[in-house]
Amino acid sequence: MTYTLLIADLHLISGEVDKTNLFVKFCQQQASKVDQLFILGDLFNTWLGDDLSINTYPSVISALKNLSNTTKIFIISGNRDFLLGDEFTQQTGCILLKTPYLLETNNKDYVLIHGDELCTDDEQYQQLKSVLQHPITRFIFLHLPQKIRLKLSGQLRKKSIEAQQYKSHEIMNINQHTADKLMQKYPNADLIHGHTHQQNTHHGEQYTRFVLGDWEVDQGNAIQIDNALNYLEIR
Ligand SMILES: [Mn+2]
Repeated sequence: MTYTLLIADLHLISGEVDKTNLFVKFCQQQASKVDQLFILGDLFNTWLGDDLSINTYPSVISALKNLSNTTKIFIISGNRDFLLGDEFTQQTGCILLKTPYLLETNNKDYVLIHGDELCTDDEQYQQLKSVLQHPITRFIFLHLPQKIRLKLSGQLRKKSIEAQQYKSHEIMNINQHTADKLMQKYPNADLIHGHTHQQNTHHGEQYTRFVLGDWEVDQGNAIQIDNALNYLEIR
């Protein structure tokens, strides 16, 4: 049997020691005992390019690298860390996935996404996303001097402001019709996503939608899949 863990929305901030330590401990303990770990986006609260951000998360990078010796690590990038790139995957041994990704297990198949693509009620957000995540924007941004990138992202401001910001911005819900339309393409699968920070299980007629929660400094959550699917509390 294959043992799988899934997590999302850690929103790790460089210098925020407690949550980083919680994640490092999770890598050393629970995650090292399973076959594969899927991180469904926003592991990092900001990622400004591998050249700039790898150095700001040294303990996370080495925890992932060590974990990759025992466990396959698959990452779907989120709206916060969509700039994760080749240098990151080389240094950590993680594998970046394109979404939607179909995870096939013994009993059930699961569609894996970050989740923001389902928040179509927020038209402004979707417009901004299509600009920010466009390959041309990406190229230009990654070629800006590091200082300018830091300035643009607001990272030069206080970390506490950064930590508060994401909460108000990301608490939005998914559009049911958009989710149903996606899942019509996968008639026998269930859906697992994060992004909304609203951990829950929604049983629909056609499929079940499992939502991962975000992580607090002293508590995280995960989904474990073996013979069954269960939520785990991480402390
Ligand atoms: Mn997100």
